[in-house]
Amino acid sequence: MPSRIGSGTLQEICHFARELIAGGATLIQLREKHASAKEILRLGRELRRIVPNNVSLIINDRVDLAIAVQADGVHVGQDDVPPENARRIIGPQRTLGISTHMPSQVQAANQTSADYLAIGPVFTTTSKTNPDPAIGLEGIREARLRTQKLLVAIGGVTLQNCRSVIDAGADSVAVISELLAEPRKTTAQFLLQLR
Ligand code: TZP
Ligand code: MG
Repeated sequence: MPSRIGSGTLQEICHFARELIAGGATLIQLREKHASAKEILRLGRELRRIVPNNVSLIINDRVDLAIAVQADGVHVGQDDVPPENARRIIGPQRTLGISTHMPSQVQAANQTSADYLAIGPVFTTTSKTNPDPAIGLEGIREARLRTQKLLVAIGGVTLQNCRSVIDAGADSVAVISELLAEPRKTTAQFLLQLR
């Protein structure tokens, strides 16, 4: 039987990624909080093989693994490698994303070479352990005032509320749970809502 890597087997995770891509996803982030470096490397390399050039493959947390996988970029949180160190390692071409959870973090991240800032959780989320407090739509408006970088709203984003998130000033959304049941169909529905 194929062994699990965090959220599923390699085959299941790759199938999920293919479904997201078929639905029109433009960026896929590999975020496995309970997998070893070796497992993330294996999975990341397989994703690198199947993710087409017009879709960005981003590795969460680990700059070293992003390079090893030849990913398109890395996403760092407040407790990961600081953005400027990450930038030095990944070089000018790869994408650098930073997680922010409050206005002061948005302001600081805005001064870095990050290509995009994630802001959230916007709404209640069950996909993250110990999430920061939900910032609501007002939190997005405040973030928008502090940066002109690409702003990606995350946390509890659904088909129902995604339009309001964009209207509050986000440029795009990042989604986990709402996509789990029917990734292809739901990704396509998000894109319809947001065009
Ligand atoms: N960072 C802030 S909220 C979150 C992360 C990684 C989880 C988002 O998942 P969901 O299921 O879309 O709320
Ligand atoms: Mg992180």
